[in-house]
This record gives sequence, structure tokens and C-alpha cells, in this order.
Amino acid sequence: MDAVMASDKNGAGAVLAPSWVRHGRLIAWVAEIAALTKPDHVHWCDGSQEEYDAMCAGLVAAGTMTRLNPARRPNSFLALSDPSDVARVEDRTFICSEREEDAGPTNNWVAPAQMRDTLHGLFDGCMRGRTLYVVPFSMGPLGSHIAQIGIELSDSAYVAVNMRIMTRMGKAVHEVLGSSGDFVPCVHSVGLPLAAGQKDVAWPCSATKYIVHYPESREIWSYGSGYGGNALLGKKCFALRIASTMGRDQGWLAEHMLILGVENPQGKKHYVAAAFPSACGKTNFAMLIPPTGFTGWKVTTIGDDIAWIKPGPDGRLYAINPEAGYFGVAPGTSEKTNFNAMATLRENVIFTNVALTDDGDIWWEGMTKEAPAHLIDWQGKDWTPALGKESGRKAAHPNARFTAPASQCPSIDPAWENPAGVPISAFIFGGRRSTTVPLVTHARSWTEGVYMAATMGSETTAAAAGEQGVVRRDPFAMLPFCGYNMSDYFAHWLNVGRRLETTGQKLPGIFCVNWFRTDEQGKFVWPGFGENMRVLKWILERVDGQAGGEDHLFGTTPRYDDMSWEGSSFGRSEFARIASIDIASWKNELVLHNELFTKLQYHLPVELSMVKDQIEKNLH
Ligand code: SAT
Ligand code: MN
Repeated sequence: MDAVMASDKNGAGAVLAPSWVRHGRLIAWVAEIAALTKPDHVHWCDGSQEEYDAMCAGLVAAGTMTRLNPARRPNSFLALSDPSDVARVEDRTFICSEREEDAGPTNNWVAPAQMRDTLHGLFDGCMRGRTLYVVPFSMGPLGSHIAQIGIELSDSAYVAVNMRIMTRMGKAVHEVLGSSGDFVPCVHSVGLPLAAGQKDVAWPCSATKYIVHYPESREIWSYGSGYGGNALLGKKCFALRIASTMGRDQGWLAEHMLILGVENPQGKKHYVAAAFPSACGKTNFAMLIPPTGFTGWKVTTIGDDIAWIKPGPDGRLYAINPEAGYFGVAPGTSEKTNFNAMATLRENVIFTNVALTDDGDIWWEGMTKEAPAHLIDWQGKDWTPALGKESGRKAAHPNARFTAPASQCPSIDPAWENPAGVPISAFIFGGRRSTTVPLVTHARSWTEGVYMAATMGSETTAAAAGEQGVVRRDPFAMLPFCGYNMSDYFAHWLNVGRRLETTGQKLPGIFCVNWFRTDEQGKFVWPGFGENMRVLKWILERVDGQAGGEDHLFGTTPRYDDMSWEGSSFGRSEFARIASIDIASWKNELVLHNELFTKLQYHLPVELSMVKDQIEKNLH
């Protein structure tokens, strides 16, 4: 429903809400934000197909999106962003807690009052000439006791249509919300108001960017970007930064983890949750197809990016995927590397910053062995393999993305919308490390596992603006996503473990993996993708107390013969390269752990320092 802004004499806007919105506080808040941002129109999203189609048609007319050839890619679109707006902006992301210590040394902090002042100035009139979309969404299956509701007010139709794929968006959310339910208010603007008669650009955004979270009042304000996690506020802002603080306060976990199911040939099924930094293959791992030699094994997908995990009354941890779609990295995705993702992408997809083929379909580096003879690249320019070679220009941006409904994934788990969640048997933590960290390690205790996750390092990727390939500590793959003090977050994990222990239940195993060790030529040694099944099998056999391994200073790793190699030509000497623990590089690694712990001194749990002391002793 569209409503033209009705202004009273004071210029304060009044908004007309449709009859299915019965929440007085929500309507008043929309009116307040509309009065501040001064849009030309307010549109209350109902989440219907007709609405989606109309918004997409509007985006095509505005030049933001191109409709792809319906014969090749039905009901799908390509959006090309402004070249300056292509990834999350971590240095413009703020946790504005009342106390600086509560944001901690890994987050940018500004006092909330000061930030509110700044944002008030920026948001005043920022939606002039635009429509304010009221986007109601549920993170998690509607009505699940683990789910949460948010309302995003955005002046971007691109955001609204992406939110319809990524979340449960629409009228039904208002039914759950009723007249007084709780929601997380999220305000988003691209930060480019239009003067009367001013022509819009295809991808509006601003050079000034703020991604702001108020953890105490559980609010999100985002300004200046239309891209990904900066703008689709249900994802990193809500489901990780705000939800992690909710989890701390309420005794649960909001994690940057995929969730997958593994069934063995005997029909025994386990679920595991795995944390990797952005653009390190979570989507591929979540949709893994077991290699030859694994007849009868089945891997199913619950989620590819975020897990909300709560202790159940039986003392086990139950996880849901709060999202309803995948916002996955396109480059590198192919029938070979991720068959299930390619099948998910056959229709109803929004692609962003990939290349356009001459027959109106899409392409990106790694999709096929050979590039098409001619493309329009992600910046809208002609591209040929020769031009690409000459200039080094990629056809698709390295952080190009697809937005696709999870329900279209062939490997989707039958329980993916189970409101009760699925029980987790193991946690896996993986960084991108070309050296030092072995293929897989099993922590001998919950505390040792928390230590491994806390000290995880990873080489940076294109998912965030900034230099790529530098190793940084990325605790729990949550460095850019933890909404509070990282040391308190470690303590929270230790507490959850202690609480589970008191129930007498066996705790989930904690494992650390690294698919990314390279040889002297810089080539990956481990084949990865479907072959990761071999690691997964060892992990689950460890959980069931069946697989062997060798203790070392950092946990237990498999010997070659502890893993299954049917159908594989991966030999002992190659295995030795990626499984080895090199004392010299571990001494250096411990220096980096020390640096991290010095930085995180405030509230750092003493248990973690004790694990470190033990490793240091073993190194001498
Ligand atoms: O842009 S997103 O934050 O949604 C993707 C990512 O960084 O994982
Ligand atoms: Mn992610």
C-alpha cells in the first residue's frame, strides 16, 4: 500500500497504515522516521508476489536492475552497484553501547548520544524525492521461539526485494507482531536525497557511510550504502551484532555459522555448525556433495551463513537458520565446485555485480572453464577474455553476490524450517591460512575448543573493503560481527559450556579446520569442496568415539590412516604437508595469540590464558 505523506502545519508527517498493521507503537515510529527523513511516499510492504514483481519492474525502469533472459534465467535480475559500494565497510561500522568497554577493543565505538546527533543530522531530509519502504521481517521461521522480528525502514527498493528473499518478509509478520509485539527497529538510507526534478542514478549511495548499532536499545541505523550486509539489515547487523548481545543477555548464541546435516549409510544423522570468515566457502561447505567412495552418505543444508543456537531442556544445543535465502559469493561457484548452489540459482534470483552475457544470462570467473567471447562486465563495460588479460579487469567483482531463496536448494534439509531447531553434535571453526594450521584438529575439551576458536586467524577476503590476503585474528569468525566486548563473548561461550555440563549431556565436539594450506608455488594442497567430506566423516566418528588420532600441543589430529581415502588419490606425502605441526611456525603463531590476548586483556577469561600457557610449555 502506498501512502502520500500528509504533512501538518509543523511539517511533521502523518502516515496512513494499512488495516493489517495494528501496532500503534510501530505506526508512531514510522511516522517519526518519515517526519525526520521526509520521503515523498511511504510504502508498507505486504510481501506478496505482485508487490515483488512491481518493485522489480520499478528497479528495471530506474536502471538499477536488468531483467535476465526469461528463457535462460526465469524471473531473475542483475543489479550493478556503484564501483565505490561493493562490500561491507568494517571501518564505518559502530557499536554504540553506553560504555566503551562494552563494545571492546575489536569494535569501533562512539558514545550513543554523540552518534545520535550525527545521525540525526544525516537522516534529516535524506529520503527526499524517494519512497520509504516499511519492510516487516522475521529472522527464523514465523512464530518459532528462537525467531525474532525486525522492521526495516529503507529508501531502497533493491533492499526491499532482497529482504523478501533473505527473510520471511510481509503481512504474516504483522500477524505475529499483533498490536504490541517486540521488534528490532532498523533504519536504512542510501543517503542521496533528490531535489525536485533531479534525476536519480542507477545505484544511489553516499561517500559518507555509517553502519550503527545501539546494543542496549537494540536499534540499527545504516546510512550511505545499498550493498549487502551494509543495507540488508536482517543479516549481519541484526542476526549477528544485535542478536549476539541478545544471546549474551538471554543465554543463547548468535553465530557466523552454516548448519548442515550428515547422514551415514546406516541412517544415523548428525548436525554440525561451522564458522568461517566471509567468502571462505561456507555456502560450498553447507551444500557439499560427498565424493565417490561415500556411497550412502548424505549431506543436507539448514543454513549457509548464520546460526541461532539455544540450549534445549534436554541439555543439547538446538540451532535454526534465521535466514530464508542465500547471499552467496558468485565467483568460483560452478557445477563442479557447488552443484547444489548452481541448481538453486536457476530462477528467481537477484545477481549483483556479476557479468552479463550476450544472450541475457550471467557469468562470473570460475563458472565455466572458458569465459564467453564477449560480456558486459560488472561496471557495465565491454569485456572480452583478451581485454581482461590485458587490463587484469575481472568480468565479475570478486565480491559479486547472488540472492536466492533457500527453498530452491536441492540439498535443503527437511527440518530447515523446524521452529524447534536441530541438535548440534559438533562445532567447526575454519580460517583461511596458507601455513601453520593443520587440516583438522579436535579440541580435547570445551575450553581448549573455545581457545582454538578465539585465536583463529584468517587471511582477509574481498567480502570487506580493505587490503586482501593479510592474516588477522578473527575470533570465531566473528571479528566484524560481535556486538559486544570480544572477551565477554569468550566468557559467554565458556559459560554456555559449563551450563550444558551440569545437565550431564555430552557437549558438542569442537574442531578446527583449514582447507587453505598452500605449497611453495602458492597452490592449494587440499582439493577441498566435496573432498571436505573426508574431514567431516572423521569429525563425526570422533564425536561418536570411533576414529583415532594423534595428540599434539594443540589438540588431536588424524594420522593418514585415521581418515577414509576411497576414491581419492591424495597421498601420504601430500597429507603430511597439510597435517604437519611445525614448531617454529607455532612459536611465531603463539606470539600472535599473545598479541591478541594483550589487546583483549580486559575481562579475558583466565581459562584461556591457562590453555595458552600450557601450549607454550609444550613448545619448549
Ligand atoms: O555483505 S554480507 O555481510 O552480507 C556478506 C558477508 O560479508 O559475509
Ligand atoms: Mn557471512
